[in-house]
Amino acid sequence: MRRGRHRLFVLCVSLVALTAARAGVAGLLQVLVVDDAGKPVANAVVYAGPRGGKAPAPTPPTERLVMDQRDKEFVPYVLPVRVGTPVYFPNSDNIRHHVYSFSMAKTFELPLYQGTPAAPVMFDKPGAVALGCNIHDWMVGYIYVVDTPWFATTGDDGNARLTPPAGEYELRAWHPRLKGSADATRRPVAVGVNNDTHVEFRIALNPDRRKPRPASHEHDDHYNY
Ligand SMILES: [Cu+2]
Repeated sequence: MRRGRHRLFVLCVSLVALTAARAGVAGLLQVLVVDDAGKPVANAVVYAGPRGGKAPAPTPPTERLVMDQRDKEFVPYVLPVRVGTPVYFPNSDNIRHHVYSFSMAKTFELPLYQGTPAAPVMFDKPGAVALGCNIHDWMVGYIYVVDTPWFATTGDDGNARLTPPAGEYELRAWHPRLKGSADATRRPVAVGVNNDTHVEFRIALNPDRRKPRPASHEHDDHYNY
């Protein structure tokens, strides 16, 4: 009798262990973004939404998200955030900046300031928000607002890693110079268990129309404007 119970216990433990191994952990979703010529594209946002379902309800962000201004540039150049995320806009330069956006996803203005404005800016609609500075024409940055918790930006090698739970997703890519809409890049992808999924996005880019930094302004920080 005792022996029988012991066997049953061992069997149960084995079954639980087996089930846990089966459930495993979701594999990585590795995404490579390249342009028409096959060259890696940096600063692309890739994001995965559950196919035929809704993304889980947003949870308050655990980290403070920041779009910095350093050496008269926005840092990072592209910041992806989830809908409903507040973003801080510190000015790390010793001159003043005047940040604005005319984008549909968020229109706002932070008039001439130094230091960090106390209140963050809330991004509550999905889409691309183009940032500019009234004083420094060449300063351009982007906040890309997505309605899913699974997103990442590509590095210089064009690679990004997402870690959604195993399941079926729709994957999209966006870039400041993307030709056409991010929706047009949509493709289904299945994230399996215990093995990585590799996806390659080939996207067409518009020419870089960013204004070059004026060389004569490089070292005129003594003008306090
Ligand atoms: Cu500026």
